Amino acid sequence: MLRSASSRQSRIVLNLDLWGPFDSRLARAERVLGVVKDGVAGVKLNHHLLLPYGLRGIGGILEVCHAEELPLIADLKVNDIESTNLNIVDSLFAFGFDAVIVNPFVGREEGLGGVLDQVHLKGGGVIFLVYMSHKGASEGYDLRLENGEPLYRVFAERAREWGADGVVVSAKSVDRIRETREIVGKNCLIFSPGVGAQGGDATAGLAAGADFMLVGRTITESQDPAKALAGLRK
Ligand code: NUP
Repeated sequence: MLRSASSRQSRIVLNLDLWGPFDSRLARAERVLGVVKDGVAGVKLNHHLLLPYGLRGIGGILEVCHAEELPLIADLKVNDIESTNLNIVDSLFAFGFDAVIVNPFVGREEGLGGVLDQVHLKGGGVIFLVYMSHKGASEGYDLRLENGEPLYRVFAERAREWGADGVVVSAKSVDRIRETREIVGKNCLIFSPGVGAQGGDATAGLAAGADFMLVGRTITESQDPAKALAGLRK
C-alpha cells in the first residue's frame, strides 16, 4: 500500500461501489477504474460487485488491478466461525486479493486467529474494523466494558496484539483516529471511510493520523470521476 501510495502520490483508496442495473454496473465500474487508476493508492471491493458478479465475474477488474500493481482490499467484514472465515479468505486470495476487512468482535479462538495466520502465510493483510462511520456506530463501538473501557479501544488493542496490518476508523471521528494511532503504533495502517458522501473531512482525518481515505460514491457516482478524484487529492 505504501509503495503504491508513494509511486502514485495518492492516499485515496477507490471503493468501487456502484448502484444500478446489473447488466451495466460492471461495465461502469470498469470505466471508472480505467479513468482513475493512475491516481489511487489501491482498490476496495464490496458487495456491490462481489454479490451480483462473484469473483469469477469481476475478472476484468482484478486483471487491471494486478497489471497496475494496485493493492486490492475485500470489504467483506468477515464475521463468522473460523471454518467459514478460512473458506472466505481462501477464495479471495486465490483470486488475487491482497487484504481483507474483518470484524474483531468475533474473537480470536476459532474466529480470527486462523485467518490471521493463513492470510499472513499468503503474504496478505488483515484489516480490523475499529470504529465505523455511520451514525449508529456509537451504539456498538462506544459500548463500555465493566472497567469503563470503550469497545473500540479494545478492538484497537486487539489489532496491535493480534498483529493486524490495518484498521478501519471513521474519518468523521478524528479523536478516535488519534486515539487509535496511539494504541496501534506506527506499523499498522489506518483506513478511514466516511469522507464526501458521508460528510467527513479527509484533511482532518489525515492530520489526525489516518494513512488512507476510503472513498466510494464521491468518485463512482460523479459525472466526472477523474475530476472528483483530482479534487479529493488536492
Ligand atoms: O465504517 C465503515 N464505513 C464505510 O463506509 C466501514 C466501511 N467499510 N465502509 C465502507 O466504505 C462502505 O461500505 C463503502 O464501501 C465505503 C464508503 O463509501 P462512500 O461513503 O465513500 O460512498
